[in-house]
Amino acid sequence: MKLSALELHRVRLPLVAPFRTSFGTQVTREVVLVRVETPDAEGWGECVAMEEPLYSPEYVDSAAEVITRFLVPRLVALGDGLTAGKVATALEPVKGHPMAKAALELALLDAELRAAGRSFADEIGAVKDAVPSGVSVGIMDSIPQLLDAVGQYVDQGYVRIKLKIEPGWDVEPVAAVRERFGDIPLQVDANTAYTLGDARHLAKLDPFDLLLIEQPLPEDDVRGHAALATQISTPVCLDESIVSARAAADAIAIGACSIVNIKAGRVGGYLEARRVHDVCRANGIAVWCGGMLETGIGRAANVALAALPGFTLPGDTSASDRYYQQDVTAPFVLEQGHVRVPTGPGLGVTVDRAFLTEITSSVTQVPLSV
Ligand code: OSB
Ligand code: MG
Repeated sequence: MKLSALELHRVRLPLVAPFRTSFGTQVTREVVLVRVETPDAEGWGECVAMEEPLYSPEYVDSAAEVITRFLVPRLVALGDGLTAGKVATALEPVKGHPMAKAALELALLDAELRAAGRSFADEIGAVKDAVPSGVSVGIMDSIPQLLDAVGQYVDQGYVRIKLKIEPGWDVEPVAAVRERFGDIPLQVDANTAYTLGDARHLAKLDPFDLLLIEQPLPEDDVRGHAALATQISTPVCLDESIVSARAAADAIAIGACSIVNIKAGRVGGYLEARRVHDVCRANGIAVWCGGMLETGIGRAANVALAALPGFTLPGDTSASDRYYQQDVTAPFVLEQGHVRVPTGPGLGVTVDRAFLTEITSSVTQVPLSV
């Protein structure tokens, strides 16, 4: 495929409500969108890096920089032989920056599939028309405020609630949600906020019959998660630690997790994400689709990924209005607790250019000369 243009759109979307995690509070979503143009089609990709390097080392500005200086030249060097399938290998010499790489791969997949009239969902191997949706609920100032928020999501039909936790906000909110909402599917996410020394404290979550505890320990403490898994009855799920299909295989082999959260950005792209899925499935490990507060572009891809057969738990694939009053595509809506998988060519969504312009702070043309 020949690249005629590659643009970075820097966008700022206000969240409908602040989203607080153990690593900080998001009030707006700053995001880099990639737009590619080929003679046959355009394609969009979303970089899920956050504004600050608090979830992982990447951040919005670092992604824009690495895409421009180090990644795009390597794609341009492939000439007309460039295909989406070659992106990961071509970018492998550049260490790290999986979210920046994933955004490029996604834009090229979208363009390639649009040109071929095929859907991303079919390409990735989706086997469902709609996927069950969970919702990730941030840390709140008080328990009543949390119960209020959870109540609204339950009323809207979300089939699973995930509570963000941190030391000082864990057993009490979980107990309160269990008491108020009974046996709804419930899980927690610590975003690395604990250490193995907290094992006895985390065991206090055991009586609440949670689906899982996500990434309680630091991302490089895989062995710690294996040790923790023997000390608590809540199943351990990894997010930050799973940076590739190989990392998933290793974590599974040492008993560090019995469930895996898959995020394409964290593993360098949707094609690697599918390999993580395949490794987990072969090992009998359940997976679910994580989220990074995506716009409709990244959400379209996530929802398709979540339709693969190994995704047996509801994902953080919430409806657009859980995040944004208006999205850059037509909104994803909740229908009986599910979100529909797009079926049109490519990602199957259309970018609302007028709205995009309203929320765009800059558009940069990345040079395509070798
Ligand atoms: O750890 O899953 C996480 C959001 C930003 C960064 C990390 C995480 C999250 C979420 C929200 O939990 C998931 C979503 O609904 O997009
Ligand atoms: Mg997480």
